[in-house]
Amino acid sequence: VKLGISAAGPLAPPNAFVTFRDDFCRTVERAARLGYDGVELALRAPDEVDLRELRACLAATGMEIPCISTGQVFATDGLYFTHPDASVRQAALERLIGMIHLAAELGAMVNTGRVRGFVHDLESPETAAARYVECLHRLADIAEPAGVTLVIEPVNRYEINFINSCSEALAILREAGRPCVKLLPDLFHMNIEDVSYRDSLEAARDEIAYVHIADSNRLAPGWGHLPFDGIFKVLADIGYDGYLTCEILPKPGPEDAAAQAVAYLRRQGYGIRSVRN
Ligand code: LER
Ligand code: MN
Repeated sequence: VKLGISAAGPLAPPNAFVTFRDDFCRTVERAARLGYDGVELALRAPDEVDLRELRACLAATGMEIPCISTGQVFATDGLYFTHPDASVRQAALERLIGMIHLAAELGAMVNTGRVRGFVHDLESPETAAARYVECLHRLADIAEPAGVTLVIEPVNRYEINFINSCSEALAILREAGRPCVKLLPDLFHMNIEDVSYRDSLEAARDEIAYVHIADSNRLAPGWGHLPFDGIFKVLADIGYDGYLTCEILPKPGPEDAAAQAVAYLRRQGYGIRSVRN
């Protein structure tokens, strides 16, 4: 299991849920020094990334970009897939297709997180699901031949009213029925929404492509009260060997949070990179 940390560019608004907000290459170098294997990029648009420069610093550090997340497309630009207006859905699709092309260059997945959207007043969850699934097909038509995995992330009810639990995400994933569409369980949201870590993760075991981790309070693991020993046992039992990416608040500061998370997780035997200092 490799370890990742989430990062946005220097101008990202507070609604980007990340630990580092800085020039991406500086973040990659910092994360490498701390012992991470990869950095998840939280982007509003693909042109935030200078691909040549990023590739050079990935090559120099041996780091990876496991995933591109897209929450800012929803939170900052108001573009999402359940929107009643087809032109807004189309704009969301075009933005995400740009992200898929960038992800293909980087060997990354694309998280369709909150850009899935929400159930509008006076509409049903079925209407929202139909629009989202239709958009997933359009994205999969691009992602599949490009070798890019798209992930669906259940997010808790206090942030969004559509796809809160792993079982709801699995139902959508199965309805879409596209092999490149997988699940991203976030252990923080699961604490709020899922009945049981074990039952949800076991039920989804063949569909899990990527995992987010934070403690109960969104701080680094070990600084809240999630029952991580049991959760790690489940991840081992289902044979999960993908990324565990820390999506933690930069508290008390980004460096302290990132250092606590990597130290805690490496003590559990996670992480691939040999730490150089
Ligand atoms: C995104 O990965 C996430 O977990 C959300 O809580 C962001 O709103
Ligand atoms: Mn998450």
